Amino acid sequence: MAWVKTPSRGRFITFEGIEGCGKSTCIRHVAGRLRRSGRRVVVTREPGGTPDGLFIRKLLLESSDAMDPRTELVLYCVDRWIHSARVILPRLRRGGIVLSDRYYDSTMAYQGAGRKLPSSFLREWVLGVGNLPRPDLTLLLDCPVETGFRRLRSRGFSRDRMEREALSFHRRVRAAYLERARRDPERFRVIDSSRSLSKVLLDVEGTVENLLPSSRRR
Ligand code: T5A
Repeated sequence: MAWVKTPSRGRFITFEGIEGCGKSTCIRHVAGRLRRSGRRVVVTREPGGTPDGLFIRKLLLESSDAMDPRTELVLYCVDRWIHSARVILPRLRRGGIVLSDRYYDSTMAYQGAGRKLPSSFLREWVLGVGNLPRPDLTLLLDCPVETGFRRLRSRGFSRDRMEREALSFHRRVRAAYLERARRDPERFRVIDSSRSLSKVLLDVEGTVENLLPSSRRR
């Protein structure tokens, strides 16, 4: 697999982590800060970052039928191919900053470590098709699985299909993320998201600012 060359003017930043680790909260905060400083930012997510992707998201997260892990993997990949072609690459080509709530590291962690799919099959599907830009920066919001679920419980939403998986599944996912970050320290920054929200946001903000050229309208 070759990553598609990231258009040089844009910046692609992905946020990863287990359920309830605080990704969405951090993205909202960072996007607000960047926009106030005059930058062009798009916030997007997987699955479901496009209108067609929303159908796939519904199938993946709301279906009550058991789903074969390979079917699940393929659906996440299809969602990503549409997302990359319709949202991520066009925005990067226009010089924007793309903040994505999850990207291909989610598949490697959830379908790879969580579902234990064979790595050859995984790589073939996740990266084989090409046309995916490599993130310039990946923030891994890391906290214990119990902390993430406690936060989700206090938020009060019902659990989706993935969140209903056993704690052991989510622990494998967390361990896989940490291992990926250890192996690729240039791209990953691990943020301890078990701390108070104000500390986490400050850390995330500083990490993102370090990647970007000094504040100016882009
Ligand atoms: N998936 C996805 C795969 O299996 N393979 C793939 O390839 C891809 C792309 C997506 C699901 O799909 C799976 C992974 C997921 O299971 P989703 O609905 O998009 O599901 O859900 P998540 O991405 O998991 O997002 P969540 O909303 O569940 O969690 P977040 O975004 O990490 O957490 P957030 O920011 O909403 O925070 C949760 C609560 O905690 C509070 C917030 O205020 C909020 O109430 N909070 C804190 N409280 C105290 N201290 C802090 N530091 C806090 N940070 C946040």
